[in-house]
Amino acid sequence: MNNKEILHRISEEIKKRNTFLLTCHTNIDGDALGSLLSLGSLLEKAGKTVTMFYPDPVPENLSFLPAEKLTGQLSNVMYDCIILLECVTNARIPGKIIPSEKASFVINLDHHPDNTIVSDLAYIDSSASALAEIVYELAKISGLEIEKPQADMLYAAILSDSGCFRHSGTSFTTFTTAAELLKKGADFSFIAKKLYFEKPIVRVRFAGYLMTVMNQEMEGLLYWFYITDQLMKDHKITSKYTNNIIEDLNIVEGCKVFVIFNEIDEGIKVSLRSSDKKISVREFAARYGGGGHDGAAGCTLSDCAEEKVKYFVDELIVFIKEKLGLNSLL
Ligand SMILES: [Mn+2]
Repeated sequence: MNNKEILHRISEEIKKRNTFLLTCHTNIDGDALGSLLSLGSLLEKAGKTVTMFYPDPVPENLSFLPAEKLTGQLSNVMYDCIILLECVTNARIPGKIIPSEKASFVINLDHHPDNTIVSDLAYIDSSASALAEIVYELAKISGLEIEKPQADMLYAAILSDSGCFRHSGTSFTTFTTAAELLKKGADFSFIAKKLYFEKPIVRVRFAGYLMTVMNQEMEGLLYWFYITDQLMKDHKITSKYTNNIIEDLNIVEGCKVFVIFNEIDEGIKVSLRSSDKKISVREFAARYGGGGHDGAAGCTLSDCAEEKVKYFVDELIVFIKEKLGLNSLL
């Protein structure tokens, strides 16, 4: 089956079924949330019974999307179908749910090339800049009518994952999909403002502080920062306000790789960005059990220790040198 046939098969399987459980990856982002809410609402409009499951708080910067539709608790009921939206690995399915125990049919949609989830039908297209491009295509194939609310959700998802149409995954299809969504009423100006150009003062001040103290390596090819719990307390800021703060900081001229280490309950969450095609941060994150895209990836270090961070940075420097073919002078 080629990709297009798979999407048609998925559309047919959805039509046959009535009750749906939808969920997306932990550490929810704009693409995951926008894709989840839009697909959920499209299925509801088609007369399906839909539960959208996500048990953790939604980051403050995404609160303009109707996240109140999400439910954090599941009963023991068995669904006709579960749709996993860019969950990537079993470990990133929220609430430790096992898909086959929740539904008799499992559909797996993703644009991460390293998706390893076992399902009845999977559509993985790493050429899509956002999962929302795939949801849009599926809606079109299925004859599900996108109206302004879904257009807003899908546009927000695309704008999030494409980094305002500037990440390398952005394609002709990204723009044509966005244009179709504008035609359906997406409020592009409001969404851009909410996602990128309007932030709570507590976050603006914190980002400003980080900019003054972030670590520079390799004469400015690499920048990194370690955000400890204590630092957050000192600045009276909570994780609700620091989601994706790497995007606020990763604006230094000449910087090729930017890394933020964040203390979380499970250890240290690492977010990586690369602006150089030769340096795949996905490849590097995979050494630590993580994944993502070549230009944006993440992983988790198992316990909080300054030495772990230092070791990670040292390894990353060697990796960058290798990829850029630099001699040991840097
Ligand atoms: Mn995505």
